[in-house]
Amino acid sequence: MADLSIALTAPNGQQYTQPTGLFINNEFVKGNGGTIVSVDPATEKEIATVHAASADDVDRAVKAAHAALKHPSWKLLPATERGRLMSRLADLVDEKRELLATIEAWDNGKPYSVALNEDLNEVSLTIRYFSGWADKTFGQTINTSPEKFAYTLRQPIGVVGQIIPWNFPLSMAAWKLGPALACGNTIVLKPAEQTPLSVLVFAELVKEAGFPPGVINIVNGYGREAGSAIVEHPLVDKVAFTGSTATARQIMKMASATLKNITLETGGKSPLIVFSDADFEQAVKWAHAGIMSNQGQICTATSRIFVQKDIYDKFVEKYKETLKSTSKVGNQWESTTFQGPQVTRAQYERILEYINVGKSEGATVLAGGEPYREEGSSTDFSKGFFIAPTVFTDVNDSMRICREEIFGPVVAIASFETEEEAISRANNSTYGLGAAVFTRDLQRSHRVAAEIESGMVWINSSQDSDPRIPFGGVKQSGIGRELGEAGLEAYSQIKAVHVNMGTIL
Ligand code: TXE
Repeated sequence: MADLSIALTAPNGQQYTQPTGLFINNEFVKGNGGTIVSVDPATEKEIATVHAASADDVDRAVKAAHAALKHPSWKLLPATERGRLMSRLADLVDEKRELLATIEAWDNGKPYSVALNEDLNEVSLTIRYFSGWADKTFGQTINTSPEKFAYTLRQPIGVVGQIIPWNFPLSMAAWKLGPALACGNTIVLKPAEQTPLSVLVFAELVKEAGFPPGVINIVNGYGREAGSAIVEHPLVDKVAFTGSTATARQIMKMASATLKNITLETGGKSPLIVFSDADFEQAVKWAHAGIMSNQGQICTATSRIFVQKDIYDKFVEKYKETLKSTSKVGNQWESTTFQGPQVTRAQYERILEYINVGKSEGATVLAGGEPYREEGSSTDFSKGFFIAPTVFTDVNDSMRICREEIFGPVVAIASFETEEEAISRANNSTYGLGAAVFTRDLQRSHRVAAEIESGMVWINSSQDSDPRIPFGGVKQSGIGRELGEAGLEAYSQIKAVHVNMGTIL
């Protein structure tokens, strides 16, 4: 394919020019790794075809990033100016938020209102937050003896390869780019092949903001070709990845060849514990949002709910009611839609398969349990990857639906009796990403938060992450932290300089 852009009109009437090439050295160029077809998950219609990167294209992008790292326009740019470029980028994102949200909703399937009011706010907030760090990441001086002192320099790691998933395409790009840029690295970012479009329009803003060529390169491509070419490239100093635990394992193996620094953020099976003294209405509300938001496609989704026995029946009843009144399924453009289609047919089928596994394991389907269909709706449900929000009860902890990440609008609700039991069952997982606890008992809330094996704990909420707060997993949910001040650690390295002040030796 030769064209590097295409004129599109989105279902909400938004007209724009969609770039389709690889973004290398601030230019769109053609790719040699075949093509990627983007599909609207509500209608199953093709939106656009974009270029995919070959290993040679990745090599070009990495070399561009490597040259930019050494180039005075980036290397010698005062840190405050680097921060200014980033805040300009955040401003441009704000200016283009309707367009970016439209593309995000169209390509990914999430409701437009969510893309606009949640994802796009997060994108600009993240970049803006990290722009403030650009001139505040410095080293220390260390006194040892009168003859010697030492200081540390906090330096960029170098060329960073960033591989992101499809559930929050632009937010994931911002989470990765923000801290990497603040610390002065240069970047090759690979979006997921399921959602290649919005990040290319974002690339246009990178150029408009004034970043020097090669600082941010964005290459669409397939994981097995472009993704592994990034991980294996000898000039890539670090890889930051968000995606499945299985792919993270392969990345660790590949990165070991050149001993690359890695940050991994992978899957989860996050627990949400409701004690009987909790604010009941709040607990139900958050327990619903904690798994059903973003079509259940959230790595920290609280997909295992544990409710104390004396309020279990009441909770289950109210949960079902909330599901009915809140989880309105529809296409991306209806203002009432809470849950859109799953991102791809593959994900849709994988979730339905898990639902069947749950049934055959003997769990009770309290709600949903099938594709979503509705007569007389303004959404056409004869096409698209819509799943009825699904609740399983009568589950036990050894069932696959309680152990494996489903990544869809599917939750398992179980009961417990004591605090010790709740903690031990919550921790009975190979994962350790998020967790939530609902109680009015101040001491218990902090006690449980300390005991839960996870990177994040929400007390009396779920999923309200924030770019100013560290994010990451323990156990098989990942390595390293993103966001917050801790996120800077992942993108800078410390050099110690020893100064001999005396005449020793
Ligand atoms: O993930 P992959 P998939 C989980 C979720 C989902 C499952 C599968 O359970 O159902 O993973 O999703 C790139 N070398 N999560 O198949 O394959 C790929 O191109 C280098 C949780 O989409 O991990 C994409 O850019 N890169 C999750 C990215 O990795 C490779 C979000 C993620 O794709 C590669 C997404 C390779 N060999 C899925 N193979 C979360 N933690 O939020 C693939 N990629």
